Amino acid sequence: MALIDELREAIITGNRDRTKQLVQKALDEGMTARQIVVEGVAPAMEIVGEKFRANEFFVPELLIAQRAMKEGLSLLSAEAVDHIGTVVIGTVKGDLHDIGKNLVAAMLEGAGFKVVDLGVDVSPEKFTAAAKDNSANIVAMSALLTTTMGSMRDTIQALRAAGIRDNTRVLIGGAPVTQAYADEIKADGYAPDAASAVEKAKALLAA
Ligand code: B1M
Repeated sequence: MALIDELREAIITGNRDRTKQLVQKALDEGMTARQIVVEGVAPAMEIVGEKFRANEFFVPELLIAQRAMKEGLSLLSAEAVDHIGTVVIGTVKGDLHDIGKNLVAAMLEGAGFKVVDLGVDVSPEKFTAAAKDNSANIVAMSALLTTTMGSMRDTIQALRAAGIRDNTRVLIGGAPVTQAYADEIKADGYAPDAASAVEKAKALLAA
């Protein structure tokens, strides 16, 4: 099996040690960080996402694949990866759920985005400051509680008040969030799961 196929297989099956070994081997053989991400890591995470959507994989498989992916990416210096765009991501104010947000962040990273993860309970002001500081292309917000969804609207208002709304696309998701809600608060995109979030983020970059 070719090295890159082996790498994809190691990520999909969540084999952390093998993933790290294979990324190192790819670097030793002269592959660039971008090649490793574009040809190995991103397609592997796409397959993981497809399996999740098809109910072949469940949350534990997603999490172990994510861990393997992170282990592999840790060998690639941030500067060496020619990022396709910058995403500032977080779970909104008042909300501590982060499993889904972490999956979305990992998938975006695997797809070649620079991801600035602000964690949980992120206020509109913090999203806005991070978007400014990192010249983010996309602000990505996750909410798991109906009571915290309103913070997405507040964040969009804060981006507007800071004068950066026109240059920053807003992507939202999380179990209670819908396309109708995204339309209502004038977000630029909604994604129902981590794999679609990557597709949507790429489409927003191109728009
Ligand atoms: Co919470 N909780 N919880 N909880 N919890 C839910 C969400 C709930 C539906 C359970 C229920 O009542 N049936 C309910 C919300 C009801 C509602 O508002 N509609 C609920 C509640 C009420 C609460 C508390 C208020 C309970 C209490 O204390 N009384 C409390 C709130 C704490 C707070 O946040 N302030 C609370 C606490 C917790 C724990 C801390 C115990 C724990 C969170 C641990 C953690 O995240 N580190 C927890 C958990 C685990 C859950 C459930 C069981 C699972 C959530 C999860 O991780 N799913 C959940 C019930 C359930 O869903 N069965 C529940 C797996 C994850 C992969 O899916 O997060 O949906 P999800 O992410 C998906 C998509 O939504 C999407 O992609 C992901 C992957 O495909 N997605 C995005 C997510 N973010 C996205 C962003 C995008 C795009 C797609 O673009 C930016």
